[in-house]
Amino acid sequence: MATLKILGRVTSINVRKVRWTADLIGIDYETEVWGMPDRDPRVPEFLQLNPNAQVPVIIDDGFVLWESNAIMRYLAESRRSGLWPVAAKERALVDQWLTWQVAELNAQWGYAVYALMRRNPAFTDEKRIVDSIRNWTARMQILEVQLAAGGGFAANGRLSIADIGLAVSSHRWFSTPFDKPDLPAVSEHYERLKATPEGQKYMGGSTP
Ligand SMILES: N[C@@H](CCC(=O)N[C@@H](CS)C(=O)NCC(=O)O)C(=O)O
Repeated sequence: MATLKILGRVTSINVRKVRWTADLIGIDYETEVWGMPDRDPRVPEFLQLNPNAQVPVIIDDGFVLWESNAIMRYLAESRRSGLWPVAAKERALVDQWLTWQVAELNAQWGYAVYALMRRNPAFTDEKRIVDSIRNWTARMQILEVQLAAGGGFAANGRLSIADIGLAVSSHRWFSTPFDKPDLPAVSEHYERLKATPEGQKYMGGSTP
């Protein structure tokens, strides 16, 4: 029996990056579907695991952890994976891009995604859509410069968990319909990761 359980619906990009990391490392795991609309996490059983009522959550031999990037770091560290470097400066650079992905990049797209991809009728304020696209694009341009200078990887010239996190963010970028500037290094990084077996599994289908 697998010691690791990953809780969360696979339609969530945060769940996908955790499962992608586990698959790439070769960890055996079980899954349990949680998250709306499949299974409401706002119930005592789930809130006991994650008071934020969000997925993903892992349970690893009794150890509970939430926050997708923390989970990726933990899986790569506990299984001694090369996806999370040992050398302090190399590790810090991977951490920098992982932190940036969640705190700076992902923080920009909310309004545009709800308005343009999900077509949510509560998100129709044109100014807020324009602002969201402008701020999101500015961050993607930062990523473009980094990938172009960094040999097609987020850090240290080789694949790490930062690339997985950034690839699912790029998936959201390319899946949201609006006029985008040409970002060749971002496109190349996204297509290269998408062509891998894990990329096909988590970004190849019709789920944006
Ligand atoms: N910062 C959190 C964000 C998690 C998050 O936003 N999860 C969403 C899905 S992507 C969620 O659980 N939404 C509620 C639901 O699906 O019921 C992480 O990276 O793990």
